[in-house]
Amino acid sequence: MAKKVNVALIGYKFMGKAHSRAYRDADMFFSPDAQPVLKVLCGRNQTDVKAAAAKFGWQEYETSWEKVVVREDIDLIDISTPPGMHAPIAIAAAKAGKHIFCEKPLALTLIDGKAMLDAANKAGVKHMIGFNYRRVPAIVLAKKLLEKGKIGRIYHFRAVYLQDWIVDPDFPLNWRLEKEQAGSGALSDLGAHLIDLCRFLIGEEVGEIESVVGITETFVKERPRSITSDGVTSVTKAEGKGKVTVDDAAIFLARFTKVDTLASFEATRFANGHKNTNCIEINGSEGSLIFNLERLNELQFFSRKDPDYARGFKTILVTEPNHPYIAGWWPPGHTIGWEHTFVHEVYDLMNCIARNKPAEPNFLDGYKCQLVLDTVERSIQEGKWVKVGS
Ligand code: SOE
Repeated sequence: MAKKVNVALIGYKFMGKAHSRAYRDADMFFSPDAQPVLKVLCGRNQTDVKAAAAKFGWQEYETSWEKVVVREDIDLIDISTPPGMHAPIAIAAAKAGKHIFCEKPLALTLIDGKAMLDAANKAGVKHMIGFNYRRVPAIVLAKKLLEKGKIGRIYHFRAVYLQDWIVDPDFPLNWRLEKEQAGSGALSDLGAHLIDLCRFLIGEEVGEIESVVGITETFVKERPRSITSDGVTSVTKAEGKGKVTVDDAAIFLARFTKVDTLASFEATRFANGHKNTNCIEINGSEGSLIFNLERLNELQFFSRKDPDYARGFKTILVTEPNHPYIAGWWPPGHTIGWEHTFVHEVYDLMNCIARNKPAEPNFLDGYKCQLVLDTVERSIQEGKWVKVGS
């Protein structure tokens, strides 16, 4: 019989909902070596967390994360709160000997991120960070094609993450627009995904990001203060005005430690018409790859190996049983969605716990991403290229 992993999930809004569903589906579709048990859901508002626990299928609810992290019967702490709470919860969980699954970005600051990494390593617990796009089948297929040399020597990595949910200047202030809770704006919320995808896809070949130069802008500097919004949606009431303390948009360029590859990154919440365009393009000596999250089941591949009369981008529908993760789902052509990436994360995490193997991406990956984010901010302050420290 599969080992059981008792989970306590902290946070029950956007990410909490995605993770809850993942814990339910992972076992049903993938049969990992350890079975997650939805033990306790934790949140500050008793009425809301109680209702969410019942709806999402958690056995219990709790309002104090401090109590939850030290419970004897809990094996894994899942941190799906805004980034401002990641460090205190993760450090307390590590001290209590719990495995940790933490949403991205790892922390508000580099110092907090390092403290989380050190605490988890010292405790010898498994730690994973929620860079869920590593677990899109088309992204894993892209990595395979890169590893097989199908793209050749990499010249360009081009990444954009475009959203438009705060273009309206009357969209109220919420935690994503406040530095103390979010760290930075589009840069760390969206840019972190791009940095991680870059490291995941081409890091082995071109090395780590060596230096960066960036620009950011906050187009709307003051907004109505929200009193009930939960993040990206459902704004119901606003009171007075508040200062936006994060960037609305960020652009940066990067160079790498091993290969002369040129990379550009753009993250914005002001790209009208783009809802969630997380798009990566890689150009190499042998071919190119394009992925766009809004067409999650597809990967575009151009190969110079094709005869010149038949060259062109081809679209691979990544739904065959031999494509990554797909065997667990449906027959070919029965596409999957954004929420499935979280199921894949839980599946892999459960196997790592059962097999006593390190999880990936983990807090070290989160920290390395944080290093780049931090360096982009320094480059903006100093108005020049800055080397990424260690
Ligand atoms: C909101 O901007 C957001 O939900 C991010 O926080 C997620 O990480 C990203 O996947 C989609 O956009």
